[in-house]
Amino acid sequence: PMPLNHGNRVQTEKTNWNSHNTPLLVLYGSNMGTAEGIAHDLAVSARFKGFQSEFAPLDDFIGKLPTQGVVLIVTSSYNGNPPKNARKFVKWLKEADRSAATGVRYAVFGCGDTNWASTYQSIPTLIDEQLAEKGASRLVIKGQGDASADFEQQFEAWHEQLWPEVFKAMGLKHKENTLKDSLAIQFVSG
Ligand code: FMN
Repeated sequence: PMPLNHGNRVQTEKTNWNSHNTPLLVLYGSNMGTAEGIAHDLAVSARFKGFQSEFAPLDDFIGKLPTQGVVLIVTSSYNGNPPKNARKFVKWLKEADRSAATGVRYAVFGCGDTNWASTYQSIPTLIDEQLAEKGASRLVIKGQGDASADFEQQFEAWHEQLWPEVFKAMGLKHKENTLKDSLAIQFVSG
């Protein structure tokens, strides 16, 4: 609905009773835009649910995953390797020490294609497992979309599970913003 550019932050007016302004960061790894598009949509949905959301490529958050709020990760794989804007992040995560992700609350959605059978979902799986291994808390089981199946339905199924878990983890009540609340959203550059 509204443009959301890299580095933009959203601020909601204090009169918006439903705005809790919990930080929510959506990180993506994407070559052709599928994962980036989903990440963008998640960041927009988060705003409508009262979060202060941002979205950025995984490589922008090497060694600095936030422990405040929630981190959502959407990524694809290419022949078992990370997309271009996630390569450095994946290298860092693999080599990071055991407590590198302590305090991070996260959920992963993978964009894949079963045509690449032996490396299907390899990068989302690796990130999901490595984060848990390095001290992060998984909020919901990894979602996975298969471009050779009903990708959209698979995303929707995961998306429906996601928000209740995110709200629970943050100690928030899950309530949709009304249209009036939504219109109170303002964009500010961050
Ligand atoms: N999907 C997988 O699950 N595992 C793979 O190893 C894999 N390798 C791919 C290699 C090539 C050359 C292409 C074109 C696709 C591959 N895929 C693989 C499918 C893509 O990851 C999938 O289409 C994804 O939605 C693309 O996301 P993106 O547009 O964000 O880059």
